[in-house]
Amino acid sequence: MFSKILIANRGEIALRIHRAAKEMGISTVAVHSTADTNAMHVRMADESVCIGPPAASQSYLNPHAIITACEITGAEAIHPGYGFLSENASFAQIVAEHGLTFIGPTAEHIRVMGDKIAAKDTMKRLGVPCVPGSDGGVDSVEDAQALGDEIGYPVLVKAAAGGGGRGMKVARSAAEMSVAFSSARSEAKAAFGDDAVYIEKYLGRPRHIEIQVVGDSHGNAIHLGERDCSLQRRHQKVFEEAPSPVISPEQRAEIGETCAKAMREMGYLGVGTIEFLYEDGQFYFIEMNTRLQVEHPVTEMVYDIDLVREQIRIAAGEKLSLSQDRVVPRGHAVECRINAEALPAFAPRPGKVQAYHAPGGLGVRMDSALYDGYAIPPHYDSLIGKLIVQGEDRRDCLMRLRRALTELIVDGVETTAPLFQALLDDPDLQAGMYDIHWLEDWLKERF
Ligand code: MV4
Repeated sequence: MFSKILIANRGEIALRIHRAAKEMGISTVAVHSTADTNAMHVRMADESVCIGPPAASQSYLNPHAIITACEITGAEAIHPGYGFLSENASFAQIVAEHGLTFIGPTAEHIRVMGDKIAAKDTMKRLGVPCVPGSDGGVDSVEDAQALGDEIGYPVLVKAAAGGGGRGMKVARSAAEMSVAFSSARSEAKAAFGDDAVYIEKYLGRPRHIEIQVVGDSHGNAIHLGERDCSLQRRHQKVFEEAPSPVISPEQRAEIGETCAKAMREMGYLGVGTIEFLYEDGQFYFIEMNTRLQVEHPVTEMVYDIDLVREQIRIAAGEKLSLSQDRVVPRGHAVECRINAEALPAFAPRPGKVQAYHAPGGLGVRMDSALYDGYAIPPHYDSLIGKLIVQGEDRRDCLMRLRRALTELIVDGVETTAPLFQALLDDPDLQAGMYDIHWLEDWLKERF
C-alpha cells in the first residue's frame, strides 16, 4: 500500500479523497493554485504545494507541475478526482512513465473510452446493448442519409470526441441531414480539433441511467447497480438518485452483470460508469466515464461501501474488498448539487461566504469544502457542495431531504439550494416520473 498520495484536485472532491486516504493510514499532499491558498483542501492535507496561477490551464491542468509536486514530496500515487486531468490519457501515461501510480484505469482504457466511436465498438463487441446507428464513423452526407433512411428518422449526428452534448445535431429528415451533418462536423472540429462523427437513432424521451462498475488487477469486476441522473439542465446534472425509481431488481441484475462481464473481459482497472439511455424498458449504451463521478456518494450510501478506498486499494494492486453476492442495495439515496449560482438563470455567483452550516443527523452527508468566511474563487466551476441523503425507501429519503434542506445555511452568496424544496413539492418528482427533458420543461414553467 502507498504511504503518501497526491490529490490533483480541489474543492469537495479533494476533501473526499483526503478522508479515504487518512482512514487507510496514507498521508496526503494537496496541490493548489494561488487562488486556493486558503482553500479547505489545502488546510486538511498533510502537505501542500502551490502549482501555479489561478487559471486551471496553468495549475490543476498542468501535468508537469503536478509530477514535480510528487517528486518534491515523495508521493507515490496521484488521485485525479473528477474533471481536470481525470480522463486525460496522456497524463495517465506520463504519470506511469515517471514511475508513479495513476489512481484510475490504464491510459489505454481512458483513450478508448474518450473516443465515443471506439467506446461504442468496444461495448458492442462485449455484448453491451447500444443505440442503433452507424458502425463506426460516417464520412459523407450521402452515407449519413442512407443510414438515416435505414434506421429511420429522427437521428442524431454526434462527435466522436464529444460528450456533454457538444457537437450533437438532430436530423428529422433526409433533407435536414446535410445541415446537421456539416454543422456537427464543424462544431466538433472547432471544439475538439477532431471532426469525426457518428450516427444514432434519436431517442425522444429516455431516462439517463448509469451503471457503476469496479474492477481489480486480479480479473475481478462487479457492478454496484445504477444511478438515475435524468434530472439535468444544459447537460449539467442537478439531482441524482439510486436506485432508479423505474428499474426492477431483475433488470438491475441483468444489465449490471452484462456490464461487469464486459469489464472483466476488458481487464478494466478501478471505478467506471457505463452510461445508458433507458426507454420503453430497454437499455442503450451511449458513453463510458473512466473516472470517479461527482454523484458517486449515492451509490456509496445505498451499497454501504467506500468507492475511493476501493480505487486506492486497486491502484496498489490489491483485490476488490467486495464480491457481487455480498453487495446488496439497501434503501434509497439522493444527491442535490448545491452550486454558487443565482436562480432562475443559474448564473455563477462567486463571493464571500458569510456563514456556513451543514445539515446533519441520521442518513445525511454533506460533501463540501466551504467554511465561514471562505471566498469562493471565480476561476473554477460553481459546485460548492453536495447534499446526499439516505432513507429506508424513496419516500422516507425525500422526507429526510426536505428536513436536511431546512438546516443548510450558506449566507453571503446565492445558491441553487432553493430549487430543491420546490422540486420536492412536484408530484411527478415525488412519483419518480421524469425523463431527460423533464427538468428543463419544469424550469420553464416554474422559474
Ligand atoms: C442521445 C439522446 C437521444 N438519443 N442519444 C446528450 C449528451 C450526451 N452525453 C448524450 N446526450 C444525448 N444522447 C440518442 N441516441 C439524448 C441526449 C440528451 C441527454 C442525455 C442524457 C441526459 C440529458 C440529455 C439532454 C439532452 C439530450
